[in-house]
Amino acid sequence: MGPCFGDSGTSRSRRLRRLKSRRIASDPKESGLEHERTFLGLLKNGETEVGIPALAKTPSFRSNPFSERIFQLFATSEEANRMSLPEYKAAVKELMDDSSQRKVELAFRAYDVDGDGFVSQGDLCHWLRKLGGSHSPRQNTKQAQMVAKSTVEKYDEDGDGKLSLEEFKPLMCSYALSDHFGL
Ligand SMILES: [Ca+2]
Ligand SMILES: [Ca+2]
Repeated sequence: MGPCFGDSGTSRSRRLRRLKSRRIASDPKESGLEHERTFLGLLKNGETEVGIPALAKTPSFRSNPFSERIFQLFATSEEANRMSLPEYKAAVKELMDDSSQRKVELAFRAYDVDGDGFVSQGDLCHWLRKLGGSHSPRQNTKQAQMVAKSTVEKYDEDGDGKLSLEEFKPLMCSYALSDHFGL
């Protein structure tokens, strides 16, 4: 099994990270108001939007490799990679939502990098490479491709070569991918 899908070496650190994230999330100082303050702190004079990379690097979100992608899902700005305060608050609310159903749906949208409504081998590969980290880029790519292929094959119930939301759900459960959404 690949490095990103629940091997024992990384699951412990993932668990720790999740616990840490949970602690942060339940800290009242890190609740809605604090996020609003963080946003306003990054806002430059006369502007109404903040760059998504800067928001994703704030302490609450920098340990989540998906935060930048999730912020992008909520951004409607014409200027690429920027978002307004209401959009940021909506994204934070969704990230903090403890309902596992909502989390799986959010994860599905985040994994669907090209936004075609399916998680393909390419989409999975993108994230596996991003989350892999410990190998050389070439080794990472090769391993990610293999894991992506076998994962899609395993969960692709209707055999169309890609995962629908329904097919993606058991994948999320069995590999605890939701750990990455432990905010
Ligand atoms: Ca896709
Ligand atoms: Ca399918």
